Amino acid sequence: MKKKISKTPNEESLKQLDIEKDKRTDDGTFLTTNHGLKINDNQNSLKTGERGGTLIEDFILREKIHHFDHERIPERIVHARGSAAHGVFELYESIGQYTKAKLFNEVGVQTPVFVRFSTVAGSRGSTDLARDVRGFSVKFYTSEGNYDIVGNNMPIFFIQDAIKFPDLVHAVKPEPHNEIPQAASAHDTFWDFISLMPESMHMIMWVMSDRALPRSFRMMEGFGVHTFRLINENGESHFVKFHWKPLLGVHSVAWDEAQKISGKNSDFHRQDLWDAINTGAFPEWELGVQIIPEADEHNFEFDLLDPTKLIPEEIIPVQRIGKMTLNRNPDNFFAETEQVAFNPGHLISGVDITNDPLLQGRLFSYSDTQLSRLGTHNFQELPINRPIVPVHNNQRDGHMRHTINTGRVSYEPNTLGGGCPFQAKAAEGGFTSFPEKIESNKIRGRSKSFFDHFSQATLFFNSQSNAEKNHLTDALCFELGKVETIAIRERMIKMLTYIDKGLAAAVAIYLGLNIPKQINPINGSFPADANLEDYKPVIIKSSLDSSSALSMENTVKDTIKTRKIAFLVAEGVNEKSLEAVKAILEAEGAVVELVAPKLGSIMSDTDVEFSILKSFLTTASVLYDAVYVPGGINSVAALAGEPDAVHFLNEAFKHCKPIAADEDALQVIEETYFYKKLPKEFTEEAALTTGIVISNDYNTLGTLFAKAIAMHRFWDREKPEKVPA
Ligand code: HDE
Repeated sequence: MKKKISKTPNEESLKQLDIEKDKRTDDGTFLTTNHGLKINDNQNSLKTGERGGTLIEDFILREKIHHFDHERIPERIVHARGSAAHGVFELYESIGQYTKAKLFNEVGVQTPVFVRFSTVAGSRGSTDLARDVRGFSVKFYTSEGNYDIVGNNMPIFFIQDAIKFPDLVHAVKPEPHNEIPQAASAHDTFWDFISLMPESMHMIMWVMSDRALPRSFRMMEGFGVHTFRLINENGESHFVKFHWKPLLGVHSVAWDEAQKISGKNSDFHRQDLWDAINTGAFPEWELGVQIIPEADEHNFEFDLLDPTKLIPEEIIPVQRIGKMTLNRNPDNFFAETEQVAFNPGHLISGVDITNDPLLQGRLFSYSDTQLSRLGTHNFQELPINRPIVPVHNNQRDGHMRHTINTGRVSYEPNTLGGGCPFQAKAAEGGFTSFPEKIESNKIRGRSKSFFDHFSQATLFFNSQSNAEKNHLTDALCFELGKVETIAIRERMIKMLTYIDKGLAAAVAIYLGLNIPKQINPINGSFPADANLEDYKPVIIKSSLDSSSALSMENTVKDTIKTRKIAFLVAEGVNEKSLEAVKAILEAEGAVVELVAPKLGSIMSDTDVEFSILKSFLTTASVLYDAVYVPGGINSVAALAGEPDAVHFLNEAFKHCKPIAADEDALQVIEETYFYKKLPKEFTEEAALTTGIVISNDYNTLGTLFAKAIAMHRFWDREKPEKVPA
């Protein structure tokens, strides 16, 4: 008797288990091979009988597995971990007197953009919350071709010359013998290199500050870093620095929190960006420019071409000229976020480069890296990289060519193709490089105007609030505390002494080291046969004592839009207390989530059912901006006896977050560490200085709580004593 061959054992098993697979619809899409053949069986490979070997002739199996084998492309050598979104840029104010670029002339026109945020050191699968610089790359699809601002969330960089970049990256990446540590700078090779590179000190101040621990990509600034040029219709040049200013302000998380988030949700920033766009809370940044006339090139205390220096906003104000809104998540991570190829050399007419030696090195690096990452220079033809304007040139063929060029002419000049494509005159939008006058010898060297490495490091440190200074000091203690080689720690203390003696002393005491009396820093890298006299450091003091734009303390603190608030609840929660406060917070754009001892649903004191999507097991305080405990006799009693609820509150307190409770919920607060620290009276002033709001008047409570959330964190809690959690 002929045995019936079971074609799809999985489907049969599912049937036996009474589990129904999606029903087939008549208009369903058929599965095909890549050459378009409809596939009849996607469950079984072709075999020599039911229990026989697989036949190599199974071209369907081979195609599927071969494609799978090559699904990964090399990750970016730096900025491997990224998240991106689509959006638009709209100009408010023309700067046509400085640049002929239509992007910066046509007020009200919406230019499509694609923006990718990234960490620098970690691999593609590493955590979002590493202490690191964040990449901030913007591709404008303009009517004159693609324009990329490939920047960071910090306005300066570690090094002055591109030739040091591979050294810097090798030093910070996991150490080559054991591939440890992942996405972290707290190890010997990084600090070995840094302690020998005084030019990195300003950047080190930024990377050790809270700027390296953003609360969200949506709450960080972006900077073009280098000085660029704007060129107008008359061919005149002005220097320019680009800034992105987030409308939600610049906010960070605490270091202890960052480390815990990495365990609880290593996709924290990616998820945050995705969710905000998905729910219509579109992230927004204003584009700012600092414009400097050509004639003022040498009127600064530093060199405009030195990428380790910023132009303080007090000296050249930032003019906000337009807004970028991210309003659409990518459809496919690989095709868009992974395959997008940025390049600071993607310029448009009206914008040009300067001789910043770091920028100069970047100009050839980016197209080169795309070749090894994307495999071919035809990467420009991938949908995410294609300009929205037509491309006409005589470049032909190569791997993965998509364009089908027609005709016999692929050279210029020609007559057989009617002379096409033509060169464009400057007046027709043709790109012309700024004819900068250059008279010099060919040398390997650096201008003396690049030799001041400390003045802006000190300016940055002096501009920080006390809490920010404490965080920066703690970060240095942590990072250098992880360094095993004592001589490296000692060299770093020496460097810090040049920035701020108090800072150096605090870190030295923590590390158990002496504070050096005499300091003689070397001036970074120099040629082997150099006369060291020529490399003497220039020790100057910034004429500004501090710059308020450098402190996050002075950022926007008037909105709670998209802040996530946890409501701790259990059976019998007071419905009124929950609903009233929730309504106030949601009206201002916050997102409220109920967190309970278990999932499913709970009944309120008035028998209203609330579904519970988060529990103490599946979420954590570090994933929220603030916590509220509503009343309700049974709910409060359950939470007071629930160690996870008490831990949730203690941890939120430790991370200096606003906490609110209905007066009837005080029984839960009594169980916390901070109960003994509550203000004697619950006044508005007490609420807004401590960040703890307790009241039975839901309106007052909700309003004050919202104000406290807008203030983001109450860092004063951290000192003078540490908070357990
Ligand atoms: Fe990059 N950088 N970089 N960089 N960089 C790359 O290009 C490089 C520098 C920045 O989201 C790579 O496509 C050199 C400064 C961002 O896809 C690579 C030098 C700044 C991104 C490269 C620098 C940046 C990159 C790796 C010193 C801030 C991510 C993959 C001369 C202004 C772009 C890639 C994205 C990526 C080289 C210095 C920002 C290898 C040689 C300074 C935001 O080409």
